[in-house]
Amino acid sequence: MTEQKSDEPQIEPFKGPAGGWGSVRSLAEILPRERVSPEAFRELVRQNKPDGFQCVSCAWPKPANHHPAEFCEEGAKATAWELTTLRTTPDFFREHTLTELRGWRDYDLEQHGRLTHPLRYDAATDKYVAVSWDEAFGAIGDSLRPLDPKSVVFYSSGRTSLEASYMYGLMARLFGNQNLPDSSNMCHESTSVGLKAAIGVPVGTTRLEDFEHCDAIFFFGQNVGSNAPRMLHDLRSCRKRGVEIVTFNPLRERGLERFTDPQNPLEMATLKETAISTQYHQVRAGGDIAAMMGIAKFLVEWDDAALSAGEPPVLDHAFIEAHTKGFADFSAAVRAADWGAILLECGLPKDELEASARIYAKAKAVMAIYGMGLTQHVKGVENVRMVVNLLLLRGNIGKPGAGATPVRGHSNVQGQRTVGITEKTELVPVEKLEAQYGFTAPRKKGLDTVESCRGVIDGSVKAFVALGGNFLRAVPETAAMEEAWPRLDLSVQIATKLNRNHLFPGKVTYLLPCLGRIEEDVQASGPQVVTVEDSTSCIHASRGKATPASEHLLSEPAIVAAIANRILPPNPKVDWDAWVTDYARIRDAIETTYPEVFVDFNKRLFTPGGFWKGNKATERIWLTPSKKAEFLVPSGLSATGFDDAKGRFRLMTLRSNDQFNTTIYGYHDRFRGVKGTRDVLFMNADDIAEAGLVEGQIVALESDADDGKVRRRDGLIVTPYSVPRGCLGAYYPECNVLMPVEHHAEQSHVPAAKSVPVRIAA
Ligand SMILES: Nc1nc2c(c(=O)[nH]1)N[C@H]1C(S)=C(S)[C@@H](COP(=O)(O)OP(=O)(O)OC[C@H]3O[C@@H](n4cnc5c(=O)[nH]c(N)nc54)[C@H](O)[C@@H]3O)O[C@H]1N2
Ligand SMILES: Nc1nc2c(c(=O)[nH]1)N[C@H]1C(S)=C(S)[C@@H](COP(=O)(O)OP(=O)(O)OC[C@H]3O[C@@H](n4cnc5c(=O)[nH]c(N)nc54)[C@H](O)[C@@H]3O)O[C@H]1N2
Ligand SMILES: [Mo]
Repeated sequence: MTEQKSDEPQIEPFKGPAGGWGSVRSLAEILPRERVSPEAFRELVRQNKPDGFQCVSCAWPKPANHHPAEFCEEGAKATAWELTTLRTTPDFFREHTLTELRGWRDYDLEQHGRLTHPLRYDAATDKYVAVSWDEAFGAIGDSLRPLDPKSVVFYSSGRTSLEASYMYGLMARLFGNQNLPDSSNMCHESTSVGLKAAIGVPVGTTRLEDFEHCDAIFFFGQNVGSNAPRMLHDLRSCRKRGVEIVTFNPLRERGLERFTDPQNPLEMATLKETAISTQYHQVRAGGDIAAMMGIAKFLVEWDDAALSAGEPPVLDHAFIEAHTKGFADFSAAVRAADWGAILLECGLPKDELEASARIYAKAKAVMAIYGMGLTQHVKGVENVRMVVNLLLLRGNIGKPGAGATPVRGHSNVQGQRTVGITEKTELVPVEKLEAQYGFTAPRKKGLDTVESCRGVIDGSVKAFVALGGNFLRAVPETAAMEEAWPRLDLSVQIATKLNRNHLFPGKVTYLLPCLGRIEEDVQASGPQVVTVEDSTSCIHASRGKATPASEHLLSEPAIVAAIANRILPPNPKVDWDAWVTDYARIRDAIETTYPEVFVDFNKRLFTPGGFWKGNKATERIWLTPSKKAEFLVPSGLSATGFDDAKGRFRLMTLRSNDQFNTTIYGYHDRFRGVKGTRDVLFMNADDIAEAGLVEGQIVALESDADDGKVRRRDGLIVTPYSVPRGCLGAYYPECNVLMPVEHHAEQSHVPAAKSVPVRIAA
């Protein structure tokens, strides 16, 4: 598979800070290109404010005491992307067949603008044609009703509101399945599984105020400058207080090095920068378990020495004794771990690990912040468990300034799980739902993302409904998935913009355009608000005010209700239409199902900074079977799940500064110095030399998964880069074609996108 290139690629090191004038210039390029309406500028001022709308980009919390402009470069791009004046109308589809459109780049598909009409795929002409909503819902109902519920998948992407998500999950269960994969299955599911097992809650334990109390931050595998830029303000404040920031990342990411605040006129005028990381460790991809074992080994050794010298201990023995289980086994494993093996696997010198262990040992309150660099590995859950092990050693959970901070991706991905978007029965209050809606809920575990992919490929999945997202592009095994998709009896995509998934029709195919969160959503009772939950478990209202992209758009709750009405028998206990007339009624229903979290939901939703749903681990109440926080002995030192072999590399699939997941805003990855192309292979200069390659040479990658399948990505530009030997970097989603479906995290099934075994081919 070859990806088309943009013109005149240019790759040279970027010398500026994160933020700063570069971010202003980047917006100055993008806003005109999206041809945003004057409304968009008004909306930017409302972004992330208590009575405004919640950004559709990342899930980083929105503070109660907000800035005058509480948005970042990426958030502004996301707003512009949604409020573009460009439109993809039925005329567009009259002019282009899907066969033709499959030759377009992801960028060009979405850049054409917002979808305006409900569409049906017409196989005879290979085109989408406009239809009425009624026809669309009628046909979708007719296709779904006869199917075995087990063969139908209801995917959702993490942007969808709590209200629409709750309805969607309920619809699936009333229909008879829990096939509710969501983007979280490709993202922080390793967190949800790992933290739940270790500390009894599936989510992070810190909040924004913890940045004011921590004295060290350990930062693993999250690219803050591109993917959660508003956090840079919190990190900068920490640096000003002298907080140590110790970073583990194979790449030197600019946002983790230096930052100039674009909202601070003095900093902008004087080009003042704040150095972010005080230590930067370029760990090998998949080497974090080893690195953390090394740190733990120093701590245990120093603790032993302190105890025998009668000095104060290094570990928090009182906490370990009172609150944890498994310390004896873990410390024994740490003592037994071999330094040679640790250093080989993490690729870091011993003195770097020692330096970071010193910081950890000295700090009274440590936050551990992490992202996809930990979760997207075969041992992704163990990565998360190792973070907890480290925190537990010095009681760094359940006190101010300390705890685990997974950085969630989509703006409501965490919230979807809170209101029932999950394939796992144990995560939903089944009996409550049954009492509330008078039915017998399915108990059989549903399909997650990986299982849904298997089902599409083997034909056991017959129908796929997607509430947002770009499933086919986001998942592994692109070629086999694209080949299998047309065998589906039904494909329904609810979306704001055209994407590659929409170009692969099933036997019956509908593309349904919906309102975005920034747009005004008027129902019978008047303008509506929706709600989302951020990365720190705070729940916020979001009120859209922009004029909808087209008069034909329906809201997500309205679309879900219409489908539910067509596929479910009448049920006096669920009045879908009444819910749609006034979303406060959906929130009442949510409160009935989840009374602890959502007590007084409709009263609290405008709380500045959001209302917090609470977290028992922060009170040191451990909802684990043992009622303790649990140490885990990792099964090995490598997170990759495969052995090293000659010529085999660990490929990390990465996001650029100019994309939101599969949405490509442009071809400029400013921080990494790449312009005009995404066909880049970041590679260590010594590896380039050893492989007999030269800078700028075009190569292919082939998967090296020992499963006999050929997976290939052509046309990559060899680019020397500061990355550990044996590791490669290239962009997602263009490299997903190299990822086997079965290469996923154990337990959580998150595709292992940060260590894909590959070889370089001519
Ligand atoms: N602008 C923008 N914002 C976004 C997104 C976006 O695409 N664009 N996506 C959203 C979503 S859904 C998500 S999940 C988040 C994703 O945000 P991140 O969690 O930052 O995910 P990635 O960009 O995939 O990058 C992961 C980082 O991990 C590093 N890494 C790779 N392998 C390893 C490893 O083995 N160990 C360590 N320690 N580090 C490693 C990479 O170098 C990179 O810096 O961002 C959200 N926010
Ligand atoms: N190789 C590799 N693969 C990865 C990753 C990786 O790091 N490497 N990351 C994974 C991660 S963390 C994630 S979260 C997934 C992302 O997977 P998804 O969430 O499925 O993908 P997105 O690219 O976020 O979806 C973009 C599409 O959503 C639609 N959309 C946007 N706004 C709205 C809205 O308001 N309503 C509706 N209904 N639709 C809307 C638009 O049509 C747009 O084209 O990808 C995963 N895949
Ligand atoms: Mo994500």
